[in-house]
Amino acid sequence: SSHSADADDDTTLMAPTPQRRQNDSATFASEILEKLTYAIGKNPAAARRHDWLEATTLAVRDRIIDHWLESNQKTTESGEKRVCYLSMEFLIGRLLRDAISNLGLTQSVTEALAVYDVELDMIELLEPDAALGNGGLGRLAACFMESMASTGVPAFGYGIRYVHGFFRQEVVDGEQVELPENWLMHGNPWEFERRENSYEIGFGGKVAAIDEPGKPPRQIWRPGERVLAVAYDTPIVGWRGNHVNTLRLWSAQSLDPILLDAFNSGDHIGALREANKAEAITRVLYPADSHQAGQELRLRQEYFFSSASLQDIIRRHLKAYGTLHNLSDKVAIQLNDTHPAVSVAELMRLLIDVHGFAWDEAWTITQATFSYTNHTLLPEALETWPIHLFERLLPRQMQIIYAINAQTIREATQKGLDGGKITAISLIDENNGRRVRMGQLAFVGSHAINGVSALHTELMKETVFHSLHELYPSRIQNKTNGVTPRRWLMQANPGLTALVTDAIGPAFLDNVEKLADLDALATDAAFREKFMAVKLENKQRLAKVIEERLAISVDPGAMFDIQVKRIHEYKRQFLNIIEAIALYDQIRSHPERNWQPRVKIFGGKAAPSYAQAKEIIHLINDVARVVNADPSVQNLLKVVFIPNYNVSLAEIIMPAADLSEQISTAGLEASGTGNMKFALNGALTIGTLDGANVEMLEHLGEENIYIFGLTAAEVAARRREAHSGRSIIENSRLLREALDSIVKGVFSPDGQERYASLVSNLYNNDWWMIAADFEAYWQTQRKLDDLWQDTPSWGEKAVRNTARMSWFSSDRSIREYAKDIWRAGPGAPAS
Ligand code: B1H
Repeated sequence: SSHSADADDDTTLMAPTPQRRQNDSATFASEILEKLTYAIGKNPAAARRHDWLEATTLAVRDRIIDHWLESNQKTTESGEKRVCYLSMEFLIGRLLRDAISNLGLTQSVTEALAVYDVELDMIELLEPDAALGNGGLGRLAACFMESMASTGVPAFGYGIRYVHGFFRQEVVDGEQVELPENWLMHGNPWEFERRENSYEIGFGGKVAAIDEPGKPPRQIWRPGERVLAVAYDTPIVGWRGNHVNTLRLWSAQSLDPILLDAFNSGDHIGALREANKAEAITRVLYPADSHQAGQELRLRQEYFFSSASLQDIIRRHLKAYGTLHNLSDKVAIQLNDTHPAVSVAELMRLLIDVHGFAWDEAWTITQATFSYTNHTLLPEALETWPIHLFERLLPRQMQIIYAINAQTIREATQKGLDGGKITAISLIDENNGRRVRMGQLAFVGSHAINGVSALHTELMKETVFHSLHELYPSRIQNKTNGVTPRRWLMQANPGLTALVTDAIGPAFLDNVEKLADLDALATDAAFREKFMAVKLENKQRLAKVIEERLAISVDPGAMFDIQVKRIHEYKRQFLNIIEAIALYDQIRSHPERNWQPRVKIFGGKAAPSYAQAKEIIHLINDVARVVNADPSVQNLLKVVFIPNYNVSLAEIIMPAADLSEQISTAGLEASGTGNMKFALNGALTIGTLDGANVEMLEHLGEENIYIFGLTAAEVAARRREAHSGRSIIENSRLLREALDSIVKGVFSPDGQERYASLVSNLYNNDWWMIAADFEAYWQTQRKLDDLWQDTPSWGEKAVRNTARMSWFSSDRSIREYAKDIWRAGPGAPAS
């Protein structure tokens, strides 16, 4: 084979590194066969599709490794600053297509597999989604990892290797059922276990004061429990393979997997107890999006991966420089929300207790190293921990937090801040039974704090961090989220990518800003028709999925109106389904009107303990059952709930949308990123002035996005005035009749009381402004009906959406972080 011929080459004898792999299809074909034979132990006749997937993955992986070793060597030699992105979640999805596409191997691999009569498109689907995240926050971390590799920012992602990722959702009798997810079942060919990178993580125990003669007295933590954190590395390859970074996920293991003494004395179960307790730390992802979990195990997870990551960072730094004085010149640590915020206290502990630093220098290093991203202002999502729990689990870190607090309050007092403001700044919440506030800890321990959209960042300054912003007015800055155009345009929408390449050339593949050249084609009828033809193909692909999974047939010619995201009251799937009910009523009472055919598509998971969210899923499915079975609206309205929405489904859904629903109560969605994926793929948006929708409006122009409803300031004012929905409902026939039909059991004849409380909340309170925004939402939907009939106008706006969304690339976000916060990456000053 060509492989053995390479081995005779002189250069391989001279160079200590292996020969770089060739990328032609013949080489690939032989290497896939070699992997199948020698790594998997099968011949082609015996190989199942899974074996082909694994053999292909291993062959592709070899190419990544070449680039990976090179990237690491380059960064180490140049002494460039590294970014360490600490995140409890990385919602990656599948990696094979990402790798093949970023390395430019799609054609070679496809042809190579054809030799064995295997289709790449088929085996790709067998790769499980790595669902190590809940929703937007976790997916953002995954987009950022891809963009850091693509823009050449040397980085480590640090997180947790959950054995069970986000649960699998089934819908049974209209209701969500949660099933365990088992992504590691067939092993994980992307990861490399690095047992040599293991660290001890302590919990509990006591703090002892040590007073040695001639030395200042110091504190030393003697944990009562210890577990081992073992590293698993996954290479993350950027566009064109130029740079490869590492995602390092920690797995918990017991230091003493079977207590041999106990085992030998016959206590076989007891001997395993410690191992079980240790391994429990990384067993499962908490599924509560935008809601604090609050259990001890969660705090253990947070500390476990924070401490392991910091020990790893410190070890690497000491090996290179022999000192930690210059840590912040060489490392920037980004805290993805407060989940890793205990890192602030842990780095202080490591610097002071282990490496002998004085407090003040340790604090300077800590602040210069950390920065913190806030992702939500929802009070129920802001992390706080009861002092007694924190103290029991992390006694030394608790002492350090008290000391940081004392120092912060001293500074605030010197600056003349008064009592109420001191209370707001304090790291300890004294009102709810004394709790540690992780947001305040992350804020004071960081040199930069950012929000994830312009509106969200302004609201941060006005609300949760009002007083801290007054004390440190230059620390808060905005970094609007973005999404990677590789996954969310090029891979998810090959049809559109080919069309765009044809129309404006391939430059946009390397510089997404070039998409702007499409704007000129928005008024070109021939181009618009091709654009909408691609959209139709993508809708046919989704219609097929819906038919296969749900046995519902939908017309790809109808408007696909889609809301996919976590189910949450503030995201207002309830408003969307009420509008569907009102539309159903109106179509039936006025069949003569010029209704436009729509398919209302929903998808998303509810946190298992979130009762209202689960009721909303049930209602959507109840409405779907009734509407889809009613012959009087057959071609005009369908309602579909697609179970188990995940990254891979999103890749099919985003390109197939005509209309994107981004309808959160204004002021509550920090940014949103689904909004960006839809619009990039040519969907129009119906949305509120919330999160990044505000900036989408600026980039798209007001004629290309459909904005409705109360503003964030108006929502806040109504909440202060104890707004309720009653008079609004009484004055709106459409809304009242829709709600009446829900309450009367039109959609739930088997359970008439089912939705009583969901509806009465609108009358009595309307906290999420569903009644308040209903009329504006309805009217805007009818405008979209009118527009749908005007195919050229719809097409023009769709093209302009794709043309004008390039700013929302995560490459742009990453370049901003690199320049303004990390001072790392290409173009950064040498340190
Ligand atoms: C976002 C979360 C979140 N904000 C707690 N907050 C979690 C909070 O498991 N937990 O405890 C998990 C997730 N997630 C989302 O972040 C925002 O709601 C979106 O608006 C935003 O686009 C996304 C990325 O910034």
